[in-house]
Amino acid sequence: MRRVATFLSLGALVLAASRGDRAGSGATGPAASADPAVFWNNATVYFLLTDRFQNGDPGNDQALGRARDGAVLRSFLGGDLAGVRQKLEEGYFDSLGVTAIWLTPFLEQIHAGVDEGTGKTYGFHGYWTRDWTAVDPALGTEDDLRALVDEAHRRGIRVLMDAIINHTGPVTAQDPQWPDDWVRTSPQCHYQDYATTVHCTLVRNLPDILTDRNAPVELPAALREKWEREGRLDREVSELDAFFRRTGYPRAPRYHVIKWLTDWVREFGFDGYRIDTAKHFEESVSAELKREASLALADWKRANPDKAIDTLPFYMVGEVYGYEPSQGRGYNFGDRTVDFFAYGYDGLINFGFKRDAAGSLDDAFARYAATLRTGALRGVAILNYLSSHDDGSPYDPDRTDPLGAGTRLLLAPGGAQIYYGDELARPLRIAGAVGDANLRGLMNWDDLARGGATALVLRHWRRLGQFRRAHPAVGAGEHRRLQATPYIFSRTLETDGLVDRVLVAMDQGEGAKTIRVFGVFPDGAELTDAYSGERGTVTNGAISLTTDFGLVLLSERR
Ligand SMILES: [Ca+2]
Ligand SMILES: [Ca+2]
Repeated sequence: MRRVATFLSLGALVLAASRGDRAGSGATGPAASADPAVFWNNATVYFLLTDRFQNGDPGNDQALGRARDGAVLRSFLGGDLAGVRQKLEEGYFDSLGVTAIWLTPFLEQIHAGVDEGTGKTYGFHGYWTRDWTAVDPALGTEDDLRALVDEAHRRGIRVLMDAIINHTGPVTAQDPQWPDDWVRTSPQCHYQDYATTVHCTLVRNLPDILTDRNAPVELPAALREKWEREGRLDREVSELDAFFRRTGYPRAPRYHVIKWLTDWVREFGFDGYRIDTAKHFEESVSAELKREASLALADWKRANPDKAIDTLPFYMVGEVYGYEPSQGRGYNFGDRTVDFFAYGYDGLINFGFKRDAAGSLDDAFARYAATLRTGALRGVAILNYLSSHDDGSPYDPDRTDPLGAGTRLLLAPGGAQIYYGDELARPLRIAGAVGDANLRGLMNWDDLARGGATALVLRHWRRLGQFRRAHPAVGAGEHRRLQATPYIFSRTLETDGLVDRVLVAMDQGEGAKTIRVFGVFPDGAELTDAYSGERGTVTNGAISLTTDFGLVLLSERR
């Protein structure tokens, strides 16, 4: 029940800004906007793999008798929900300017391990659901989950649930296949067109839920028996009855899953979903899921007015693999183009960012800002990333320039997804690991504890993250290049009576420097450099500062 650092919460920032107080580390700003697209395009989303982040409770490490007999980095390794809460309480996410945490799925996973060709693997990643109504005991309990979400909300940090409706977990000797009227087990997808992307199994032995069927189905016997053993069969069945009575939906597979997924929103107050494998089931199903999830969050907010951060509606960001903003609103399956934003998605993950970030920075910044503000993506959001849990070609896989990476990601228009450890240059190549296991190492807290270079990397990401959180113009403002070399640009956001202006100067020399402000700020304006904490006054169209850094993040002192 600690309330430390509540001054960093969004609600408090709005108050602080209206009172003219300073907030953050030398940065001042108007903070949150009530416009969802502005909020999510300026969001900093911290994506973490719960099993690999922090072990807060060694007591659950051996849950379900799962052994650590998987291939390298392919067993459950102890991280849990209590560990995430621990880092919340330490203020780790506040210090990075994080506005939302995206957790890998926490639902009960298949119990055994399987080999997909990369060695024996357990469901430590969370994408192999066995029971949509239970927390995996290796990650903790419902109480752990509630404590995590509540602690995040107390700090003004939203929590996104990673939602899967496309498939069950793989079948093993311990994990029976769902009945044939629930799933298909063939053909395997070969991604040539819509049908071979949607009505098929993503990989071998990953049963695909029959999301296109409306015929009523019975609960799988294995699930009934499990719930019976757990003493909650009657409750689960009567809840399902009530759901189908209320909605009038047929008792088809997808509506069961929609009921189960939205229960977590209604009971715990998740602020949004990150939708897994969004292009592998019918887009109309996404719209149905969004509708029920929005009702669920509204119910939770009504029941928990003291816990709700604000009135921002339920948010849904999709993993449409291969989507990038240059495609506009249409994703092309080959034989069909789908506008996912018309089916409940407020945002899509940007799979082109890592490439764009390696090219001309101003080209990418200008193009993104224009698309989001006045172009095809006006009113919706994108989520940029440099590395992720399953992108085998991350930006800078050897972590040769973790400072430059942070600058590119956190100053880009659009939402920023920090993948756990981006901010600590966590290694993405690990001896003995095969395939995506390389991307899923244990969080390198040890490197941080040793200080040195890792601590300096984190310091850089923290300064940028706090600047971003304090200034919605960074992610959602109009972009103007003011000077090519050394690079100077401004971002300006004017909306709902909110005016936010920032000016960023890169590649400056260390020590004394004079930076032209190109009329972004008038003579006499008092500016703060959020990177160094130094202050100065605009004189003859320029500001003189002495700082130890090449990066300058200017905004007006209020
Ligand atoms: Ca643990
Ligand atoms: Ca499918």
